[in-house]
Amino acid sequence: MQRVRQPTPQDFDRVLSSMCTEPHPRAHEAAVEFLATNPGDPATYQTVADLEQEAVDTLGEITGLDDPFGYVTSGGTEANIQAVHAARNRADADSDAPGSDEHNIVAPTSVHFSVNKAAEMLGVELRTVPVDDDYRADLDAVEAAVDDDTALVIGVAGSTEYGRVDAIPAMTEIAHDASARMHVDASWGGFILPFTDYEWSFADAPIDSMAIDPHKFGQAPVPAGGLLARERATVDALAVDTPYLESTSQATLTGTRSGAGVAGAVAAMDELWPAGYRQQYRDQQANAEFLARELAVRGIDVVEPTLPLVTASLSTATFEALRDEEWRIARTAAGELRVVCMPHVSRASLEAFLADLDRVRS
Ligand code: 0PR
Repeated sequence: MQRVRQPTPQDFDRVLSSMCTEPHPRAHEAAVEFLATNPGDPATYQTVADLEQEAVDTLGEITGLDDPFGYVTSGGTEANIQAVHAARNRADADSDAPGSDEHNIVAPTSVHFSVNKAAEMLGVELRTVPVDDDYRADLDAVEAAVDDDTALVIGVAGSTEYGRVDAIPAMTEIAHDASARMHVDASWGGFILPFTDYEWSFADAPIDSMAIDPHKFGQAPVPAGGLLARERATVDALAVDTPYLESTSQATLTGTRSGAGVAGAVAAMDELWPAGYRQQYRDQQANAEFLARELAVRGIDVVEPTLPLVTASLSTATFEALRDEEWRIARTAAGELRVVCMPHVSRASLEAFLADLDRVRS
């Protein structure tokens, strides 16, 4: 009998660039059990539909929302697209002449590229505004960019490149003063920000929606993102009729979805919220500060890691030499080294990385 080669996934040992991580073992098990279920058809697959409600409720608890609406998305991209989608539809419904308005959304240049995808697909204008010296949305620029046609302002709570948190309460005020809605992208930061002093959540400001991904710091297997909304109307604004299914409407972007993501997210949050996530935040923040210090003593310019993400200036030659040593590292748009201290990143692996750095530089 011919043997089929079964590839094994690469391990995470040298992965310093990723916002994904090894799932918690219990989450892994739960995901495997639910591989064949489809929360896209909740009336048929009721167990996973109930689990999805549990996931949304726990995400609400993490983000300071007592009565959350939303669903488990395929990731931060879908959550951001649907936030823009809902805001556009709601702005349209609010207007005097539905269907005839041009809508815009306002976000800092630090926003994830999923928002560009959203704007393009949904036919809204994306107005990007600059960030300040600390890589946070420039509030004067946000204020200047919003107008009567602004459907949504987006703030980032844990930015992809520098791990920065925008001034969410101030941005929310600007948005609401302009009769726009406010979305926070906490896809990466959402599971660690509860243990910081940042103001980022539904409890800190009257924000309307949020993206928060269990498959990043939540230690759930892919695919598990989260879209949360304060009002039912936000999710209703996404719903289409599905007359031939057992359930008669659907608010998700995808149709068939993976029950694995939902079950994995619930299991991970059951295991880790809040104590496990708190410990993880502390460990990885300490790792980021360690790496930043060690790079600085080597004369390398480092951006202060205010969350567990380190960026530093490194020559292309050094960067490439480290890639040749199998380190999976990435760069910011400005060309800096970017290391994301996710739960799989150990102090020992950072020490090995520094040893290789010293060797390739000498
Ligand atoms: N919002 C923020 C703030 C993000 O950082 C990301 C992804 C998203 C939204 C989109 O999330 P999904 O990718 O789940 O749809 N940020 C990572 C990035 O673009 C995604 C990633 C993850 C890339 C793992 C590489 C990787 O190995 O860098």
